[in-house]
Amino acid sequence: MPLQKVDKIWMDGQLVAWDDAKVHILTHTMHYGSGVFEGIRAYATAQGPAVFRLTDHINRLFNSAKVYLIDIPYTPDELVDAVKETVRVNGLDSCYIRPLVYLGYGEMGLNPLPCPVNVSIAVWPWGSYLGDEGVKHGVRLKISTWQRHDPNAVPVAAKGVGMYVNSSMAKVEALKAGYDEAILLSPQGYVSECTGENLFIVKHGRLLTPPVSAGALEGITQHSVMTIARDLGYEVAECNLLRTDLYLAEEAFLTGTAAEVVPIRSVDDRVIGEPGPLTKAIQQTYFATVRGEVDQYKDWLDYVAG
Ligand code: PPE
Repeated sequence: MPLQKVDKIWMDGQLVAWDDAKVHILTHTMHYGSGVFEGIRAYATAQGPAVFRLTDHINRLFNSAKVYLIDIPYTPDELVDAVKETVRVNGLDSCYIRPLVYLGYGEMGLNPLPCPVNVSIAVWPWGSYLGDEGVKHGVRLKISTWQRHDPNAVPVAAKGVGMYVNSSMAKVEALKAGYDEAILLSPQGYVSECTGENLFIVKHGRLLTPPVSAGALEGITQHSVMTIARDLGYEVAECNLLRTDLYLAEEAFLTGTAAEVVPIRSVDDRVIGEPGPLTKAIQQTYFATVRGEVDQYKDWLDYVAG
């Protein structure tokens, strides 16, 4: 999907024209992957565009920065306002939002500490990340030959820019083999997550998802889905899963801000099938929630009009 241009990008407090949102070639993050980022969505609601769980995403951005010893030169409230302003000025009903904290131009070399810390916020219209067909009928997944990072190699709990090379390797491998998405296992051999999504299965009627200790990001959609599932009366647990748990799952789906909630049709050609009742119930509630149609979860929406 080629990027769809909008009007402005927020860069260090200024709204810059899309085509002028540029950085120097010696930007530190470009060479060493030293930055942190977020992925957020705004949805059209009856009261205009609303950003889903904005404060939670901004808090995770600050936590990621803390892990990397990056001092963000704004407060969380300032970035919450900046995100809303960027959505507002671009006049979009719904969009994807990409805040990026990067180390800029100033010094080269592996010590990032002397570099200036820059912040940008870009927004663009982004449809179903894994395709409309995938949302309806499920995606075909393959377990990658690439492992998820060891948590003592890079901090998997932080959304660091450079870390995503691992996800890209796995994604390309899966696509070239004819699958839609990859699943990564932890160095211990447990199921971790997909390249940009958390993963859930239904086993003996319970909803299970791998823990952070298996190398998964603490997903905000994962958290929303766990809350929704419990409120719908399902039993939910975080626990280590084996690849055979995936092969034999009664139902399975993945979750992420970009992907939203997408059923899993098969894993390594072991068929799980069309989306089951639990997956459908979660999908339906999630899509209604982000559009502000579920009173119980109204606090998760941050209206752009303020
Ligand atoms: N795991 C990974 C590795 C990951 O990147 C994401 C988000 C998730 C789990 C789900 O987290 P959450 O969005 O909080 O539910 N991936 C972002 C980037 C996707 C991209 O392709 O870029 C996203 O979904 O915005």
